[in-house]
Amino acid sequence: MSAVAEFDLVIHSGTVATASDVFVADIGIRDGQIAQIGRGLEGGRERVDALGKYVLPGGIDSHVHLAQPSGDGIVMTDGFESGTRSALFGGNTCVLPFCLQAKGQTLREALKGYHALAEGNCYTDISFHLIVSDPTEAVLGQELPALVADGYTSFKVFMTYEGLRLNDAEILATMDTARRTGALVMVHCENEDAIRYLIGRHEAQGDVAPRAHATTRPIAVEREATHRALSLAEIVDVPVVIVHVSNGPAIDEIRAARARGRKVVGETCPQYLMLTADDLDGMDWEGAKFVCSPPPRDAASQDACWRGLENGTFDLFSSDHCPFRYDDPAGKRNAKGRTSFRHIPNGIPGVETRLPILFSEGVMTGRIDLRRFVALSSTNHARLYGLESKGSIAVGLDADIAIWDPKIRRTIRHADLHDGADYSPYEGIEVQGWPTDVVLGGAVMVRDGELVGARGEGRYRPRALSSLTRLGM
Ligand code: DUC
Ligand code: ZN
Ligand code: ZN
Repeated sequence: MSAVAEFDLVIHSGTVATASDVFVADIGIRDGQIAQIGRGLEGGRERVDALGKYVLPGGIDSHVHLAQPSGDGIVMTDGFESGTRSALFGGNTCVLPFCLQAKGQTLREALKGYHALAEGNCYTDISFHLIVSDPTEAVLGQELPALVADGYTSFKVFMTYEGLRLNDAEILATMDTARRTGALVMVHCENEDAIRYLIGRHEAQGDVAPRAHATTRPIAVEREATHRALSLAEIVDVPVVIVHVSNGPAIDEIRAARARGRKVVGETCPQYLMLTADDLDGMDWEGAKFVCSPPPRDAASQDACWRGLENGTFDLFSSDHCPFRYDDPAGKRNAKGRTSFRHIPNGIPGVETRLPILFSEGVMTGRIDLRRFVALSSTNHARLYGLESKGSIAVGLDADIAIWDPKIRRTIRHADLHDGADYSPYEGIEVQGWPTDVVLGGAVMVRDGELVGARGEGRYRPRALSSLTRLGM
């Protein structure tokens, strides 16, 4: 074979970064995989010049919501097409949405629906976490173990939301299934009874504006539930992921559990670095744009989350992309939502802005280095959620690569983004650094900021067990 024909694609002269190393190299790609890393790689049917740019593993966003049923006339605005397109433009090559089990539904039935929506529509690879809302004996004893064996190796449980929350006994039983199968449990930590009590008190006083969303879900609500989730995981003796952590006291609970020798993964998200509860004070109900759970907090909480990213308390930085339109009767400004914060759908868009925000506010300010950026944006997601062929740049791995130009300065404007919402919670924020080219499985999907790849190029990926639950890996 001649050298010229050896590669399908060569990425030239970029500064390559992994979670452990930064070096200048060419990357030769063949049959969707990284075939060679070296200097002076010639030829290739296609070339991308990356001189002066960073060549990073494609981002993996392990916490997004797409096409999720959201109750009474409310529509989640991104399905698989717009959600993965937006993710792609933000430097991601894989996202992990949730498959929500409705009460009374089997997990297989729920999965069938999500797969049907995703098939042929994705611009990035995808894989599913399961949300267990109905942990019957059949689900825990038979269905979940079979699904774990089939590659659905993680599931989320909620401690809040009527119809979704599990009580402590149910959480223990679900965690026990994780222990037996090697699956990884993710927990949404907020105390539902405390929230309900506080909502009652606020509504009795006529305090129904969006700001009350934050005051009815104070830090103590999250801290108590975090402590309880960690205790339940300790009782069962199972690793656990605490998702979307928003504040210092909850972080302290994670650190204390780790000091006791527990395997705990912490995740935080851009909203807890960039927003505060004051953002919920907007005029004419505009604060609804920032309603998510847990709510954005205060400057001290932002600092605590940054420290957690810097010092390794957090392994995961995810978007928790959960998009609803603002000016829409099926979104944030639905008729009931305008009567009380309680009816404003929970969640904000952010899959495309996650990595530019972390790059700009983290790497460009010197808070974290490029290796930690790669770990937080890709590698740790791959290892913790069993995506064995992803998350790094090494021979034999999937050629999922994002090329970043650290010189680009941009002001975030929703008009420039690619999701289905009608606003960005980060509108007007200036960032430095943006992905210009994105390669998925060796196919150039975005070139110089333009979409050149096809819908359907992204595929569903079953997953292995987490590195946390596998022995010796
Ligand atoms: N939890 C999430 O993980 N996402 C959006 C809403 C929520 O409560
Ligand atoms: Zn949650
Ligand atoms: Zn979420």
